[in-house]
Amino acid sequence: MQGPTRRDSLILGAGLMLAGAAPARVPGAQDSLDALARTRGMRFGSAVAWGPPRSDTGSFANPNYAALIARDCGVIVAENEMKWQALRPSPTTFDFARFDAIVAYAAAARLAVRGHNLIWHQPKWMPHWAESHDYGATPKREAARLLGDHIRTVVRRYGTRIADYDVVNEAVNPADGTLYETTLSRALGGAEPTLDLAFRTARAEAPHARLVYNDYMSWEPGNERHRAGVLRLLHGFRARGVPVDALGVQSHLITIGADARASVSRMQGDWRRFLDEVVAMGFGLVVTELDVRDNALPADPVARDRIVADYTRGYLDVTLGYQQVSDILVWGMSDRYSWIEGFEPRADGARRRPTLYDTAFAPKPMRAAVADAIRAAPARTPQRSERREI
Ligand code: 9MR
Repeated sequence: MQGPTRRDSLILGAGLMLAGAAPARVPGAQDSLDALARTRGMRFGSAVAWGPPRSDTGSFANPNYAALIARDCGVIVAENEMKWQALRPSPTTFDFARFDAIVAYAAAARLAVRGHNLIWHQPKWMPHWAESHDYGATPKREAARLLGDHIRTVVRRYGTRIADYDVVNEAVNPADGTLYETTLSRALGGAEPTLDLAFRTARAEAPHARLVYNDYMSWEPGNERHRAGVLRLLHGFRARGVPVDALGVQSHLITIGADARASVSRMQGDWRRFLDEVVAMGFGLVVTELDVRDNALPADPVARDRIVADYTRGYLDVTLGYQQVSDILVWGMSDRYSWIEGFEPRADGARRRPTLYDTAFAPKPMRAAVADAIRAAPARTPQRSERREI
């Protein structure tokens, strides 16, 4: 393992400078989504991405974006910078530079940080070296060492600065609901013991933290096997006594037609049945990555924004009705930096409009819909707010 390098310190410094340049956060501002969420016993937050200072490639380097974070968020999560692909250039080294910069920015702006993620258990999201790693003569022991060292090193570095971890991300194959296997899990004896070890290690190292299983099983038709697979996994965690506190409901929503109200009434029954079963097992809920893929909608931005807002409102009305939901995080605040544009552009070539603010950082109807849904949500008794305050 490597200690902090000079590059780490430089980037940490850059993060602090940026944070210094950001407008001061106004605690309790009426207009802040986080302030609003706190009146209901929840928090509001967003993903941010690292970018070189003064560039327009990563979100928080842009002061206009930082201003949105400062206004609306009480918690942030790194879009990519805590993943193995970012932290682990090789089996023997760590590179914390970019994630440290985000953590430093959060500290200066007085924001909590969610940790995303300690393992994204799919071959394509593990670093290349992990898929071809030589696990040697005692593969089980070597795999357990590799996974355990990774989690212990990351969690120890941030200590109580991070009180919320997506310990495991997307381990269920949506096509059939089975668990993915990786070279690591094959060496370790299977996916289940691998995921269990991840949670047990995280609990031992971070007894203060909420430990989350995070996935994108959604409410739209076509997610039935994915939801069933996640429920099986959660039942298994409970049966084996694995320390999992909450389900991260990513909430990458997809519109399925122009009539938002009809979509909501069509899907809410299945969604409630799913959430009912999750909370009956005693799990908490976190909305971890909300955004909307505006499929099957007219290109006209005014019409599109209206439908996206109504669809979001319908989804949140059902979901925030569960008192177990403690936080709502969006996967980016502005259309300018959304991953969706690159991942799945619209067939008609119109730019995607998946987030609360447009490319020029002006609020869209979706922001008002989120605010209204939070206002309409029942107040919840904070279960562990003392632990989560920074
Ligand atoms: O938004 C992220 C994108 O920039 C990355 O290229 C991608 C792969 O690391 O991950 C995206 O974030 C994903 C998140 O980590 C897990 N849930 C789905 C998100 C969107 O794909």
